[in-house]
Amino acid sequence: MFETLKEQPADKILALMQVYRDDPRPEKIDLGVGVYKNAEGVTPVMRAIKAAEKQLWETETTKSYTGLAGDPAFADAMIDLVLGGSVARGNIAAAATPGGTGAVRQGFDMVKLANVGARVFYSDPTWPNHLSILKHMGLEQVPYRYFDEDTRGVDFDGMMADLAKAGAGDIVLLHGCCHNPTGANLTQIQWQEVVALLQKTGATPMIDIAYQGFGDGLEDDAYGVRLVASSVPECLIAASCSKNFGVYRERTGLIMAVSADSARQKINQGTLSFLNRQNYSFPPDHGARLVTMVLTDPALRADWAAELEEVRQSMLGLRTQLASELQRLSGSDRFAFIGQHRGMFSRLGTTSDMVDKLRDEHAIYMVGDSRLNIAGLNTQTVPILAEAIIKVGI
Ligand code: PLP
Ligand code: TYF
Repeated sequence: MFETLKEQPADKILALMQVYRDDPRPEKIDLGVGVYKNAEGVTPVMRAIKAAEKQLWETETTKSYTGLAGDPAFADAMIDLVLGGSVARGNIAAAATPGGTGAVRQGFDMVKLANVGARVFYSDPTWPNHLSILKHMGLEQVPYRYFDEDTRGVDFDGMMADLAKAGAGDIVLLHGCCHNPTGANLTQIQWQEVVALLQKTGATPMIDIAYQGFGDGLEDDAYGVRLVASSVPECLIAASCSKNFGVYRERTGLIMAVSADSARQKINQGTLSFLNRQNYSFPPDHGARLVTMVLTDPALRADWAAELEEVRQSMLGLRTQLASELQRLSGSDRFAFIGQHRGMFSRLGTTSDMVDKLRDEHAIYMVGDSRLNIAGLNTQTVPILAEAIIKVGI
């Protein structure tokens, strides 16, 4: 029967990882996949996670099943981290998921169950997996303008004009912070305008937050998601712990459904548990348990927040260094946007030919849409990248 299957499109980001690995040039620089790397090029296990892991090994007495929605303590801790008391706990349904991708998938599944005809408005561009999952599920996708190719900032007028066309029964998919792949983000005032528009149109927001703490700090990065969740009657939030807790392979995430009252919350909670059961029964627990331990132990939490802040500052430092190096070499401000972008990524806004040239002639790897992972750099490689960017003529 499987002769009916056709080859599926590969994940371009993951395919690039393999090409990088196979490149024998010792000077090669990997700015592809969105994984944090320190100055030594290592993706470390965070100190607090390591400590929690040790403690867990010593104290864990069973690995029996949790609940279909995972351990409620994980949901409580993550809801507090992401929403920070902006919404009454009794109005939030939540389920642990395998990573942020699992949360996105379960969120879309809930949308499909509620309204199979929902249109999902997505930022153009967005994380490719959003579109891949939506296509696979047969949900209609509608792009909204987001990236201004000239300023490399947000095309806010275009975005608002396009989002005005979303109505009740539609989903507006937003990145909570640190937009992937562009690095261009909404200001707080712009979030307020988006919220006012959502209130007017009645479209339902779904926020994907995968980099809380990587942009302007844990609290500032949650501004948009908290404002939205406290201002509209319903929304979905998909949170990932992969980056900000460094637990990528543990597959740790949470889908939240915010509603206006506790009766609706009960149905939503049942729905999320039901959807987990249809797809994999119980969600993974190890990463979720570590995250819960870190968030609920004051000493571990303080150490985690301190290390996360070091990570954020190191990326900001690299941004500033790259922007000023490019200013020096180009004699212009046209790369200043790199210092203004936030999170792991910046989209250079150049052609795929230029991206190929950087790879072929300089062994510098970035995603074909000219997205570079800032964390793939260090203070020594920033000048090498800057020189290569100018040399190829970007
Ligand atoms: N959403 C966005 C925008 C992402 O960039 C990512 C990738 O890290 C995710 C969700 C989910 O990541 P994960 O499934 O590894 O938690
Ligand atoms: O965009 C990125 O690079 C990260 C990591 O299928 C990632 O979000 C990339 C591809 C993928 C899952 C995660």
